Amino acid sequence: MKALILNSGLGSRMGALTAEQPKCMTEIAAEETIVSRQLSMLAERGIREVVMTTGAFADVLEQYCRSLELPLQITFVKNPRYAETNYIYSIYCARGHLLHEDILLLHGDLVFDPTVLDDVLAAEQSCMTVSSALPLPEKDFKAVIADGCIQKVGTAFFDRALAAQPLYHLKRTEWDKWLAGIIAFCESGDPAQQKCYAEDALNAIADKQIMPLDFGDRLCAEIDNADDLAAVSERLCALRERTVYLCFSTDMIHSGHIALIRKAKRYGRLLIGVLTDEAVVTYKRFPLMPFPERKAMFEAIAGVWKVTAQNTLSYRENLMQYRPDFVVHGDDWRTGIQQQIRDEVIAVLQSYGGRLIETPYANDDAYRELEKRARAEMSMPDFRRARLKKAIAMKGLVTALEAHSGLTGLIAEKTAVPENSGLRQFDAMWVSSLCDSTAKGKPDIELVDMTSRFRTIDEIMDVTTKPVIFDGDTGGLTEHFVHTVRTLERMGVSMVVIEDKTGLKKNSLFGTEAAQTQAEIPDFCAKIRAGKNAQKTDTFMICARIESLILERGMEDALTRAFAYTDAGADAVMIHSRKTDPSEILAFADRFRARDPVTPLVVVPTAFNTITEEELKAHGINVVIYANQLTRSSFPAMQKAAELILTHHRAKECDAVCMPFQQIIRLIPEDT
Ligand code: SPV
Ligand code: MG
Repeated sequence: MKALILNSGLGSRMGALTAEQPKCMTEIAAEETIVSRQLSMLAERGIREVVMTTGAFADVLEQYCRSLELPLQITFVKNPRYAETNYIYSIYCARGHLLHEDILLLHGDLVFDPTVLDDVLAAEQSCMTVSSALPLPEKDFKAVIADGCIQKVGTAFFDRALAAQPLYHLKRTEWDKWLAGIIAFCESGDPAQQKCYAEDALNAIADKQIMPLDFGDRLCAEIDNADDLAAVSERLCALRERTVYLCFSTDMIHSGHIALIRKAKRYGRLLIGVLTDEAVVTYKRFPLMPFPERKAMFEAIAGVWKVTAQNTLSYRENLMQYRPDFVVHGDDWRTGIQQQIRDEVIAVLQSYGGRLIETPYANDDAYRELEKRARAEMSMPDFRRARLKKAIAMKGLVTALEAHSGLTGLIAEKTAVPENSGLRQFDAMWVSSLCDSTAKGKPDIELVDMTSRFRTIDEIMDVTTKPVIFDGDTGGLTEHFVHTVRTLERMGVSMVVIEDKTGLKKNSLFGTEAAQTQAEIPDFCAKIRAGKNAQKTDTFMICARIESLILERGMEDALTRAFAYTDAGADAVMIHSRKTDPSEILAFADRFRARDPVTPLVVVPTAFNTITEEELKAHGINVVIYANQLTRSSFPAMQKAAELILTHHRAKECDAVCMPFQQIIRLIPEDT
């Protein structure tokens, strides 16, 4: 599209202001003239070619436009008869540059709100700006509208007319018709037809399709005299005071963000809402940079007026507090998980007269590459290990799902359900001794050795990024445990849980049905101490698991052990129970918290499965482990499939309980 700006007029009503320069060079704000504002707005919107007609002071204007150094190719066409003709003749002079193009036509003395220009450029049909909010002007342009189309434009029409401004978007077919009319007028030999409005030629076209584009009460005005200038300058001051709100969750700024920020700045002062870490994790991956660093990053961007925290995915709180005039967002949120948030933003903006501006979303290759690098970074041992502590501190309560293979790891990593306009997902993975052993067809008695358990961790870590909590059984001999700690820490495991049993360990869910020996407190404390001394970083955690309730040794024993273990350096305490009633777990939590408000408490609600995470959190629990549900749900499904094949002597009946093979081959993307 080419822009055609008409600047041949004398502007004599401006008095001294046009004595030495054309009207369009009149200053309307500090370091801004009518023409500099128009040209930079066009350049910002990607228009590259401009045809500008000139008349008096053509050289001054040409030199000035070039001095602006905008990325525009401007063709200046001087109307040699500017004093005795009108702009119809200027367009005629420029006709060679204007054939067969979509044209944005504007008079050189027009000043408008950037959103008006956006609407005009976005119009899918030819249009002219009109206002249904302004009174009909006595002398200026009015457009007669019938059947939704503009029929005539001129100063003398009042019937069925709206105030109109000479800012047009003309699609090629409409423009070709109008230009042909202009040429016919100018070549008619009648001097009156070279002196009239170009719109007279437009009015003569019977089959034109030009829609009215209503700018309402937004700024779109010509400056004809000193009063106009004062009024427009005042409105521009008010425009500059407008606030534009943008929300960011990102920890890496890429060209798409810069483009969005640049675009947003056109509409007013930039207020950026940075999503808090808590809000980011409910929506996408764990942030690489914590909130204060992300906030500082946006504060350092030139032209940003203010940066504030956005505590939730919902914009409501900040919109109500700051009442920005605009919210700018990529158009990617029209569908999917963010759609609800968008609907709410529109409703809140409407409630006080704000406006949403959407721009095409730039999910380009460079961005995908950055995201890939971020995910790779998150899977690195140091980052992954540190994430569990951070998540506990950030969320108060984290959840972990059992994983015993790459596939179950992927389920723990990627499963998400929509909730409150966000996504709910697991925070971590539990590498269970029970499920790791079961997957290998072995009993859960520390028979699967550490080397094999490490292989399981490795398989899981290979395809995931979330933190890993490792079920370390009894931890083995203290002399062995110190090596286990070092290996786990180096691998990027966040926490090892060791239980206070000794001798042949059996799964706790057997309770007292299996003979089990609880470790002596001093021995177990020594093991904890040795492990803590062995670790190299401060992000690795050793969790002491108390079996007193499982072994029916009583609450006092459980509490005595808990405090002894934390005194020995345990970073967390797991209290276990096989009762379906959670009251003993809650009683323990309440009494533990009365003395120790900080050490994280971990539970495995396999038996007491009716209690919700919210209730557990209310009693000071910090980590909830869903320890075996993937194994327990997949085993009957697999057994059923095997039985169906045996029963029917073929696989057809079994297909009903199977994932389609078209899906299984695509289940794991090549780039996990
Ligand atoms: C495991 O998952 O292996 C556990 C938890 O240790 S439980 O099975 O409940 O003992
Ligand atoms: Mg276990």
